[in-house]
Amino acid sequence: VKLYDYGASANCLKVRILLRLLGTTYERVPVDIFAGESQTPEHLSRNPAGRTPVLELDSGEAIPESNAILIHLARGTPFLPDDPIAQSRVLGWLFFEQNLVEPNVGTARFWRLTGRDAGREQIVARFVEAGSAALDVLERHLDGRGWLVGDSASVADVGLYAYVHAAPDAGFGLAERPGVSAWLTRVEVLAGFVNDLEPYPTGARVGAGGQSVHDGQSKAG
Ligand SMILES: N[C@@H](CCC(=O)N[C@@H](CS)C(=O)NCC(=O)O)C(=O)O
Repeated sequence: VKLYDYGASANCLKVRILLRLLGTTYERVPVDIFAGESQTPEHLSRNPAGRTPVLELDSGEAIPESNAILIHLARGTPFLPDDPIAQSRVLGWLFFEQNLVEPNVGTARFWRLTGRDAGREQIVARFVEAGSAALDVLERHLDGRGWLVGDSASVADVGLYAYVHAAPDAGFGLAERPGVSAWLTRVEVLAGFVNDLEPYPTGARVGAGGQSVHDGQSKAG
C-alpha cells in the first residue's frame, strides 16, 4: 500500500503508528500541504476534501479519512474486535475523536505552534475549554481501565493517542489526568510502536512568507 502523508500531521501519525504495529510494509508519499500539494487535481482525485492522510491500495483504490483508514487496516487483526458491540464502541471512540478531540485539541495546538492564535484569543479559549472537557471524558473513562474498549489495544487507542499525546503542546495539562497519562504510556510500549511526529516547518508560521492556504478556514493537525 501507499500512504499519502504529511510528517507533522497527527492524523497521518495515527496511520503510521498502526502500520508499524501491524508490521505492514508501505510506501510513504510525502504531501507538502504548505506548498499546496494537498490541493492539486491529482490529490483531489484521491480525496475530494484535499486532505492527508490517504491510503492507496495496491488495486489503486484510495481511502481518505484517518479513522476510516485505521478501520480498513485493522479488519481481521486484534486491533478491531469482531464482536459487534465492541466494534461499535471502537467506532464510537473514533467518532468522538473527530468530533471533540481533533477539532479542539488539534486546532489549538496547530494555531499555537504556528502563530495563528495571535488576535484570536476568544476562539482559542473555546477550543481549550472544549478540548479540556474532551480530555476529562477520557480521564473518567480510563479510570480503572487499561484500554478504551475491552481488555486489549484497538484502533480506538491508536486513533485517540495521536492528538491526546500532543495536547501539552497547546497547554493542556496531562499531569492532572493520571488515567490518560498511564494509558498513553501503555500505547507507547506496544510492540512495534514508533512516534515519528515531525515538528511544523518554520515556513508554516504565519508571516513566514509561504502561501496561505491554511490561514483561516484550512487547517492542519
Ligand atoms: N478528518 C480528516 C482530517 C484530515 C486533515 O485535516 N488533514 C490535514 C493535515 S492534519 C491536511 O492534510 N490538510 C491539508 C489542507 O487543508 O490542504 C482525517 O481524519 O483524515
